[in-house]
Amino acid sequence: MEVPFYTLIVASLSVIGVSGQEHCAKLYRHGFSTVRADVLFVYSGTKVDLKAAFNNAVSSIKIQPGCTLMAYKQSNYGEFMFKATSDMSELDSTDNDKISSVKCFCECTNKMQDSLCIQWKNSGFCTNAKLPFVVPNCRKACGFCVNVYERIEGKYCSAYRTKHYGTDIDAKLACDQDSECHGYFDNCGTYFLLCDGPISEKTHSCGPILYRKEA
Ligand SMILES: [Ca+2]
Repeated sequence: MEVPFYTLIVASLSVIGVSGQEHCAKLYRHGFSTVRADVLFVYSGTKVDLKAAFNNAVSSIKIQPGCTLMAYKQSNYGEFMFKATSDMSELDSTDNDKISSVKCFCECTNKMQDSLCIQWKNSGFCTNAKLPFVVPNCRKACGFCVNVYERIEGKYCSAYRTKHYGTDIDAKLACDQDSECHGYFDNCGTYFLLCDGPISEKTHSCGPILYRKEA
């Protein structure tokens, strides 16, 4: 059966926003709904303090494949509630109507072969309304990442800043927003630190993971 054209348009708009950024998640005031006033789009690599109608009102969440949403009970990302990587159709009573801020980011990788993704991008498929599956499978090639980070196991940067970040998302968002930040690292499972200045890679046996921002 052929899917009507307008359905494909709607499906595609849910992937790519008017700003050209990719959607990371959709927050619903009630159940899953197509009523525009009841849906809030959250873009990849952003954090949002919920306002007015959405503050303490979110009841369902849709997450784009490969994306992660973190929910907080207080505004300004206070009191972490949960991390979601798949849809939640009805939040339970512990979380329903309790979220006041969120952070969201999508893995910045090509799930398909790099060469195929680049070919698709060059053919205009990343923005083709009839091909909504292209972006989630080719995020890096399609250019919908805020920044691309190369993951390097076992390494860290010798010069780093003192502030500790509790999660990968917090460190990435901070580094994304700072043009002087060239990367960050997972300090052997304890916390994350931003690299200071140009990265000088070092190895450590405890198993750090360096995320180097690509130029
Ligand atoms: Ca609600």
